[in-house]
Amino acid sequence: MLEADVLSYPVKTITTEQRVSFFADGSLVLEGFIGRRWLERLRHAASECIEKARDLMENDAAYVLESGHSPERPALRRLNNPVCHHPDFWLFASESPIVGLAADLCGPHVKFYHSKLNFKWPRVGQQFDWHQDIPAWPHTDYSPITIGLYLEDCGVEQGPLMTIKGSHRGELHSMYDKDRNWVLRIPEENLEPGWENQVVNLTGSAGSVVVLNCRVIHGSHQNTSAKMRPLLLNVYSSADSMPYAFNPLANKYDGVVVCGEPARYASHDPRGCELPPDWSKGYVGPWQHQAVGEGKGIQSDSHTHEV
Ligand SMILES: O=C(O)CCC(=O)C(=O)O
Repeated sequence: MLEADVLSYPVKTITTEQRVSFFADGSLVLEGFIGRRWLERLRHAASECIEKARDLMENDAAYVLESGHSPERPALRRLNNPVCHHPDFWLFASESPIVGLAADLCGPHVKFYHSKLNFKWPRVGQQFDWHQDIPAWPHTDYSPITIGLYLEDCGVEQGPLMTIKGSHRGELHSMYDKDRNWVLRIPEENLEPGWENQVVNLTGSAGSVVVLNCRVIHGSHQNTSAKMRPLLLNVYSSADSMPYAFNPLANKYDGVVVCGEPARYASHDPRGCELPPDWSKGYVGPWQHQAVGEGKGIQSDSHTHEV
């Protein structure tokens, strides 16, 4: 669904001003949006998933391990599709107040796409370079949004999400380097002049929700603190927004309509999007290429980008 059509429906979960500010800025923070009970359940689910990863020696389809991981001191970068690894993650994605939030921002008919639980382990949780998400999973329009939930307090030291305000209105950048490696990175010299003045730190206390437009340029710094930064990310779109490339984080809930009705016609935005690599042949984390890339803005051994 296109923005003008979304705006023709009344909001139910957030205020009109909050929705207007999301469409103007490309992001929104809702402080304390998720209550204690959900938070406790999700923290518990996250701890169980960490426990299951304890004996892993290398990454597998579900887990991306952090450097230094060991059975004695497990350390994770990411759990792919937590919705498939604990029932509470799917319950949260499909039945919690974030569904109403998604409907206020995508229109009344909402589809689930995929999810991630990005950990930033104390002191080692890595930086994410500037990037846009939608080139990794193009859709027929730009309705997809990512809704993030901080499971713990997240100040600037924990490496919160950061956006470049208003950048979703600008161009889509290529996520390939000059050798056509998929790096999911925008070199800083390619950003709009004055971008430094538009950087917003999306900090929030535990239970706060951050929403990203799928075109907004975003990234995050390393976690320099002694506290963990677990961030649960769920991606949704309008039901009539059709993905036209393979889902890099394919999962059994992809396409499930969590609110409203399935679409009969697709919504089309005329602005095109460069195609990603063919993820049906397997998803290869771009950090493998970043080490040989231009290395702008981040140390080459600290690249952790996925989508
Ligand atoms: O976890 C983070 O800090 C950044 C996550 C992100 O940008 C992404 O997964 O696209």
